[in-house]
Amino acid sequence: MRIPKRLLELIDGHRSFLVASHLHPDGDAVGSSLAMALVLRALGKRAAVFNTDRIPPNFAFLPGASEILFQGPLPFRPQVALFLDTPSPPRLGRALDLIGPGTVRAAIDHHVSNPGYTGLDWIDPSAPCTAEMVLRLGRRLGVPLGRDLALCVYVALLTDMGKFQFMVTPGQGKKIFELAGRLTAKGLVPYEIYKKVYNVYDPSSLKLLAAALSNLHVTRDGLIGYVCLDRETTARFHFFDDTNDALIAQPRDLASTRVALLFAEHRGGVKVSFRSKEPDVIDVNRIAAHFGGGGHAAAAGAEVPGDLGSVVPAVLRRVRAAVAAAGPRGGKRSG
Ligand SMILES: [Mn+2]
Repeated sequence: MRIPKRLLELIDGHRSFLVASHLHPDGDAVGSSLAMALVLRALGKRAAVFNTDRIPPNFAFLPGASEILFQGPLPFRPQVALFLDTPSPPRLGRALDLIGPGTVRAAIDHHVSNPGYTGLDWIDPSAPCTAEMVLRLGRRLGVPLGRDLALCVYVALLTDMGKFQFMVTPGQGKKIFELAGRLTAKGLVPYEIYKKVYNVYDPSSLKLLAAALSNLHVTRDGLIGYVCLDRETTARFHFFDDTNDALIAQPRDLASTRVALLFAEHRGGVKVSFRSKEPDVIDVNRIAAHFGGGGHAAAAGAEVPGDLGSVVPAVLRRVRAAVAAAGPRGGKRSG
């Protein structure tokens, strides 16, 4: 989807902006927010970046990260609030409490599950990450691509594309590697960034991984692999949402599986993460949506009330049905 003219006019016509993203921010939430702030400031505008939750320490090296606000009041009253990478208002957390009814709202997002909730929603599910949309917006507004902007977008792209694994068509591979090439040409060293983003284990997170491996289950047909972490384990080893990727990679990397799941008793219920290895025929966004969550066809999540005993069988039933409906593996697309 092209950039809405109204969004360009909105940015042109205002001077002060709040940039906010989703709870438990990931690389794209942080990267797109900081990229947006860079674009706005390059245009001579005021921008404050807010998140309800602290950003994970592995994203603290991003330019501007130390200025992200976690509580109000804001240093100025924003005329416009831009919501990035956030598919629904509850995921914004306390950001909505910081703005008045007079603040104009707009959303920029690539989640296919985003129904549009601001009245000015630019949603492009073909975008690899929200930060890539911000980059396009910046270019359209005449902001040159500098090293800081490139770094924010690169980290968002790297993390949302699962270390450049999640390009599912030849066209997408070409597009994304070309983008990564344009970004790294600004003086980025991919290995240095990889180390900062991914060399983050401490002994407790490796013990969590060990707990995940010893609680790995595979359905009898081998097609669904899942990890179950009970409340005691998530508390003892400091489970937090960003550890999902490493944990769900274990069942996902089994040769036999078509869908991988992670169930973690956490906060009031069970955090469920979904990964589809064939997103064109098994769309886990639709399954997550049934449980009040969402995301993308290849990767989605939901917070489901209940405990492992009730949530695991309910989710497995839905996933089994989706796998059965997909037909035999490789039926539609190969390679
Ligand atoms: Mn994203």
